[in-house]
Amino acid sequence: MTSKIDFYHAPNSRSGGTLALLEELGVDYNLHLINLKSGEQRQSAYRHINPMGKVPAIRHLDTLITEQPAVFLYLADLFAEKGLAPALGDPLRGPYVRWLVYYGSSFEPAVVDRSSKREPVAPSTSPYGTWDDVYNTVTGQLEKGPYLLGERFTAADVLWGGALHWMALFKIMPETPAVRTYIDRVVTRPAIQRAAAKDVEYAAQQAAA
Ligand SMILES: N[C@@H](CCC(=O)N[C@@H](CS)C(=O)NCC(=O)O)C(=O)O
Repeated sequence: MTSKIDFYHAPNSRSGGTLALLEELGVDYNLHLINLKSGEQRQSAYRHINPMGKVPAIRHLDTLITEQPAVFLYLADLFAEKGLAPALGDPLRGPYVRWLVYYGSSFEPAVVDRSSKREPVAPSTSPYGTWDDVYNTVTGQLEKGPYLLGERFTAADVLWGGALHWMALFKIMPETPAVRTYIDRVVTRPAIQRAAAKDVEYAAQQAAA
């Protein structure tokens, strides 16, 4: 039996994606709510868990896993029987890892640079090249649909669907019809809806504390 993971989560934050993934996986875990508004993430108790003072973080078998793509890869492989991660040797494994890692190493930095109106560095020294390349690469892939890897829904869609949903809401990522259709397809899944309802409850709990 897999030993239970500890999940460090803050409502209405990036860790909502991990909350959604855990709901999709349908597994049991120990939840630790972190109050970002009160600055709990910067206090020594939490720094002791994650020196970066960020969520999401998970602990499993006495080790720490942070960074959304790493957390997603880890959890989907840990619960491989749930079918959200193409296995090693499956031709979809490469694209699966690629899209998860691309999210953290190229897409998010590009979105943050663009929405903060940072002066772009030369494409040859930027970790992602240009915004247009990043944007066209993702939207081009989503045109093919229905999911990032085609017909197969994976943990990568939980990360991307949820993130694009927030980015569209805050209008920091221009929407195309294919992006909208993809977001709707992912966020209307029953597990993702359940995770969203839990997050509302967690936010209310923190507000009332
Ligand atoms: N690179 C990290 C980013 C995590 C991150 O920035 N989390 C935000 C939540 S939206 C956070 O913890 N912010 C709290 C703070 O920095 O004070 C990842 O992908 O997991």
